[in-house]
Amino acid sequence: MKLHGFHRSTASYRVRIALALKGVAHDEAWYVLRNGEQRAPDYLALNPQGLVPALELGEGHLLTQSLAICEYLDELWPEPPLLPGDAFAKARIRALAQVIACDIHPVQNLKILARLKGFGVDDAGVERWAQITIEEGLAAYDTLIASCAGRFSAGDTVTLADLCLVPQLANARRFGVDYATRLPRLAAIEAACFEIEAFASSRPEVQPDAG
Ligand SMILES: N[C@@H](CCC(=O)N[C@@H](CS)C(=O)NCC(=O)O)C(=O)O
Repeated sequence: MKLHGFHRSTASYRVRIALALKGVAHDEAWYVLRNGEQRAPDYLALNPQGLVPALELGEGHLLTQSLAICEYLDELWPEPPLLPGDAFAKARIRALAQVIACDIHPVQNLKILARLKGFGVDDAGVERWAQITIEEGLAAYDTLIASCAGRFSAGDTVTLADLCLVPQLANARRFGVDYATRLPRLAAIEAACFEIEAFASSRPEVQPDAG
């Protein structure tokens, strides 16, 4: 298997954590997003969306979309389960993951911020756009987990929701969003995740391409 990603890509970070949690050996290739390497013809031939991550499986099979990749890994390597519990528990975990992966991250993604700049929004405006998106989204996430959070987002075991939350908190820090003061429950979950080696070793700053 080969993971195509970038150290600061939060979607790649989700997959790194899943691979590490499940102990799946793999190679990696990195693309410097701010240089547009994800839109080079060779990579577009793999993923026409020009986005990372993508996971090459061999025999011509390739998967895109971090949540689909995580669920694929979860089916092949069921321990530890990323979607534990009954149908309701699984759907709730998926919903939490999607709050981040569908409704926060895409709105503050690099190409959207670049497009805003192209429409004449200045740097401060673009940064504020990202901050508001993250602040509102994380506040909603925090309220949503009020009834199910334990040590982690949904109870006392790591789930797919945490694989999305921890990378999104890294982006929150990058954009200067003070979630630790406003949303201490999320900071506590992040701290609990970092006690797990798979999360600690997947942090952007310790990846080989972090330079
Ligand atoms: N929904 C996709 C999102 C992938 C995505 O947006 N990746 C970002 C990095 S986190 C990217 O490649 N951005 C490049 C760009 O915006 O040009 C997933 O979950 O895999």
